[in-house]
Amino acid sequence: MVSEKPLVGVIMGSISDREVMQGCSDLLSELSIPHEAKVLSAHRTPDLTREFAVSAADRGIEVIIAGAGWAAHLAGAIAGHTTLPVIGVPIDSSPLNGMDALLSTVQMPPGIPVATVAVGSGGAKNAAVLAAQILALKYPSIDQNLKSYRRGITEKASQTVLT
Ligand code: RP5
Repeated sequence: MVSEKPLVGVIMGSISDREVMQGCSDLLSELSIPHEAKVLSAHRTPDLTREFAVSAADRGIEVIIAGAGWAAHLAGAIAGHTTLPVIGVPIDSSPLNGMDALLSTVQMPPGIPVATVAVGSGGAKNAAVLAAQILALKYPSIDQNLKSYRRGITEKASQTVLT
């Protein structure tokens, strides 16, 4: 049975990232995955970010999703404080359209990975799917929900016809 406590911690660098990260939260809800969402910043709230990361596993969190823009160190900073899997969402909030966040998030040094998804809202949704795929290894109900979600995608794509 899936825990009632949050299994996924969704964090974002600023409230301005909310619109993009909402897609992640919505998809986790659709897959019936308990999660929490909060704003934490590697640069603006470094102590709170560290506290979140070091306490996450003890609170029952099994996967962390971190979205941030600009010089996006949030996912990497979290990854340095925990051995939980960390998924990074580079957000396209800067004049560089997320290329800066992509490189900051994906280019982690050997030994401290961040599973980096696509830039922006598509990546935020894929972060939820990837978290579900990790949790599905342990929770049969999430595996079922994920397979049903995937069937929906396949059906929708196969019904697409060109006129
Ligand atoms: C990053 O800076 C945040 O993740 C956000 O994408 C960006 C801009 O933040 P605000 O200035 O809008 O708060 O840390």
